[in-house]
Amino acid sequence: MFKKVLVANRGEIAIRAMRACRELGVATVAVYSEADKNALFAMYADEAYYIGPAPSSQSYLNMDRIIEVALECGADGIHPGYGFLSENSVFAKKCENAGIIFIGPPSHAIEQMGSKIAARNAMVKAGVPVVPGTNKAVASEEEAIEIASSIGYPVIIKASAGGGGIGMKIVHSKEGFKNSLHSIQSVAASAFGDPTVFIEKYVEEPRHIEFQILADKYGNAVYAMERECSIQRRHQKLIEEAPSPVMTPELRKQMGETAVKAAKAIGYENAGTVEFLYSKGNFYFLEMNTRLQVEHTITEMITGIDLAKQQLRIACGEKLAFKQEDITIHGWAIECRINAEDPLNDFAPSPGKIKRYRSAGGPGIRVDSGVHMGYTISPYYDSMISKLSAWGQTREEAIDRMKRALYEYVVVGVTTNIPFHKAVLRNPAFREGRLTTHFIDDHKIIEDVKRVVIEDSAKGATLASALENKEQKIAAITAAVGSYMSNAQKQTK
Ligand code: MV4
Repeated sequence: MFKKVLVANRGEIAIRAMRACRELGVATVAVYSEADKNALFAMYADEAYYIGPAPSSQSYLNMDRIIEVALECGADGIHPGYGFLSENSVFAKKCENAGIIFIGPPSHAIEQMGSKIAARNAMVKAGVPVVPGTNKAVASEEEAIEIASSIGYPVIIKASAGGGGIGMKIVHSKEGFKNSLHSIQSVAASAFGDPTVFIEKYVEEPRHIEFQILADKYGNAVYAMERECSIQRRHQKLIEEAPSPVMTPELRKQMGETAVKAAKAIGYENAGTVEFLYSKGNFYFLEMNTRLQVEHTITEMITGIDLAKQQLRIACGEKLAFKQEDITIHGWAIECRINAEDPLNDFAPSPGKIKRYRSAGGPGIRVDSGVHMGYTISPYYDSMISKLSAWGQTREEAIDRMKRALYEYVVVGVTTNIPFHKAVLRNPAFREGRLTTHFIDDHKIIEDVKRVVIEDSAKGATLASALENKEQKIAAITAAVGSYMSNAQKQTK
């Protein structure tokens, strides 16, 4: 096992990685920016080092500075978390060269999955189903039109170096290629430094289903079941669940074994996720995420596997201690990403100071968070307050527990998306498991968010008056429904 691990990340995921270290008796090192001087994750670590100004380009993305700190303090491993340097093959290589173990896949696997064309071709070769499309870069409009007419409209233009939704365009007819090919090429060039684009058949109203995999250094690989991540907005996932409501044991075995095949085909090691589009009984490889994901918590809840600890074990050369048949699903889990953003203002970030805070608890609830009362959410990074996960024996129980936890959650001082989550969770289609990537628009969720906010503000007014009285304050925070408290307070003054 490692002696000391540096976590090259911030917020809740830095704490998540350090929790795994602590349980394994591994010393922890945090690195923090100017904006994170007083952040919880930096205090949680055994040692913490300042690495630079708030902009991530000068801190959390500063590869050489981070490796320098690791070498100086004698860390033998670096955990990259998600985002930042986690899927940067150059960073993984630099760690390898510095004699520090990068707690993630080998750099070549990151690189291969980073190029969507290379990934597609590797998958075709391995017998993994992909959406019909091109196996090489598409350069001209004429070429694009020819390919599109052979696979049929609608098609989607994608940046090969893209992912996560930037640099894509749906094209419905020949005329649609006018300008759009070139515009995607230039977006790709400026966003990813690579103008290469390719074309795929556009799958309409798909579900997003991803398989968690674990692979050790000895060719053993397993799938830790699936997550459904269809509730998203502009490629920002908001609610995920495990397992997927559409899954059958047969389909799970087929998709899971396909995910393992995909991982083995590229010599993958460590934890990773194979994303699929699912539509009308068919599934297609979309991309592979070569990191621990935000939503890993729900997989942990239904399988009992500690994915962050598995990452550490695999990275330092341990064999997987379990086989595919040892992994079973117990119950159902849902995650809501609690963000400081305003769902009624196009989800605009709402950074600022959290004046009052009480997270949910009780049976089946897990909260992963890097914030606390008095903490200021910085405009420099993402606006996540916490990941609220609920487990139940059945999907219904998980939903009911999540609703109860959202009722308990109090955040005062910043606007949160808690009303959005309440609106989705009470939606009949959600309860029936009828999900697609267009769910939020199709079910006019924002209209219901408005109703939730009005309902909550009535309860919030009661809380606001209690907050005037010092003695009642703590109890009030504890008992309250508070997602829109800051507004309620303003109204009563
Ligand atoms: C697609 C697709 C339909 N057909 N590819 C979105 C982000 C990037 N990972 C790929 N994405 C998509 N690729 C084909 N051939 C639809 C999407 C897509 C999507 C995928 C997963 C989750 C949410 C999504 C929302 C819109 C579009």
